[in-house]
Amino acid sequence: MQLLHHNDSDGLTSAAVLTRAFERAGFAVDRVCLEKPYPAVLRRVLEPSGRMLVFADFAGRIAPLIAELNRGRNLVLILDHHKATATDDPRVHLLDPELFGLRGDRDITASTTCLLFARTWGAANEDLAAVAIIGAVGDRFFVDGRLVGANRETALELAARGLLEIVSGGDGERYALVTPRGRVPVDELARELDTLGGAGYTAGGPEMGIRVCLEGPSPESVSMLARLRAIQEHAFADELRRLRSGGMKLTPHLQWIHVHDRFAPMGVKMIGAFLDEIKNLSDLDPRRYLAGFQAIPSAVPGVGDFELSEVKVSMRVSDAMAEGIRAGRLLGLDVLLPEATARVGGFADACHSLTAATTVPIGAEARLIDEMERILA
Ligand SMILES: [Mn+2]
Repeated sequence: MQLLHHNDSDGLTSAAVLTRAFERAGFAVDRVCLEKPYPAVLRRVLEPSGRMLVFADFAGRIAPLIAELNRGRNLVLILDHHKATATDDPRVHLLDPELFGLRGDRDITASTTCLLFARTWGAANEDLAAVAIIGAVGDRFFVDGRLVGANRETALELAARGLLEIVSGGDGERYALVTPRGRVPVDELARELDTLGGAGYTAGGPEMGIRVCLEGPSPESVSMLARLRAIQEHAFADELRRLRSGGMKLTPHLQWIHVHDRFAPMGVKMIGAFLDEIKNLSDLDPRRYLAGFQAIPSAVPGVGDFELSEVKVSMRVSDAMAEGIRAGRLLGLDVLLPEATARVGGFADACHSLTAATTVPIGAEARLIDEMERILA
C-alpha cells in the first residue's frame, strides 16, 4: 500500500494512524509525504497499476481528477476533511466527513477521520486516539478555545481512560497527554511535528515525526528538532535583514517579497511562517496587504524530479487590517488572492480571509501583484 500524506501535524498524525492500522492488518506501507498533491506528482504515482493508494489530509477536492488520472488502474482511498467533491468512480473511495454532514473545518480533522476509519476496521486501533488528538489540536480546530464535534469526543474518551488531561481555563481548554514520560502538552507536540514536517520536509523530518507519534521522542528526534529550529531562525533572520535594507517592494495597496530558494532545504510552508513572524513588525506598513513568493523545489522526496513551473505565494495582513477584514471594510484574502491568481493562470488552494496561499506560473509574480492592485482599485 502506498500512503500519500500531508506534511503538517494533522497530516503526519494521519499517516501514523494509518500506518499502524494497515500494518496490523498485514500490509506493508510505503509512505510519501507531499506538501501539496501537485497534478504532475499525481500523474506519476497513479501511472503504475494494480496498487492500493491511500491519500490522507488532502485530495478530497480533487477526487474527480484522481479518478480521471487513475483510469481504474489502482484502488484509491481518500481520507480527508477539506471541502470535497464526490466521484462515482468505483475504484476511488472518498471518505471525507464533509460529504457526510460534518464540518471539516471545525468538527473533525484528517487525523480523527483516519482514527474513525482505523477503529471501524479493528477495535485494537483504539489506542491510536492518542496520536489523532495531536492532529486535532495541531489544526487548531477550536470553538471558544475548545475542541468540538468528533475531535472533542476523541479527547473525552482519552480523558476517561486517563490518557489525556483536560484543564479548563477562562480562554478555553489545555490538553496534555499522560505518557510514561509524564504530562506532555499536546500543542507543543503539534508544533514539533509542524517543524519536523515543514522545516524538515526535504531532510527526513516527516518520517521522524511519524516515528515520534508511534514510538515517542528519541535522542535523534530531539537533535533533529534543534537543528531544524536553528536553520529556520537563521534563514528568517537573514531574510529580515534583507527586507530592512530595502528588500520589500511596494505598490499602492501591497508590500511584497520574493525569497526564491533562500529557505531551502526547508519546505514551501516556510514563506507563510515567515510572513506570520513579520506581519506586525514596525518595519512594515500595517495598512498594506503582505505577500511573499517562494520557489517550489523541483525534487519531491520519494517520488523524483518534476518540471514544476509554478511558484508559491502566501499572503497575510497586520492585526489592524485583520480587524477591517473581519468588519467587512476591507477585502478578504479569500476573495483577493484566488481572483487574481485565476487571472494569471495560477492554482488557488488554501485561501481563508486572513491567511491565503496559491501557486502561480514562474514569471507571473509581478503580474499577480498588478492584478491584485486592479481588483483593489
Ligand atoms: Mn488537516
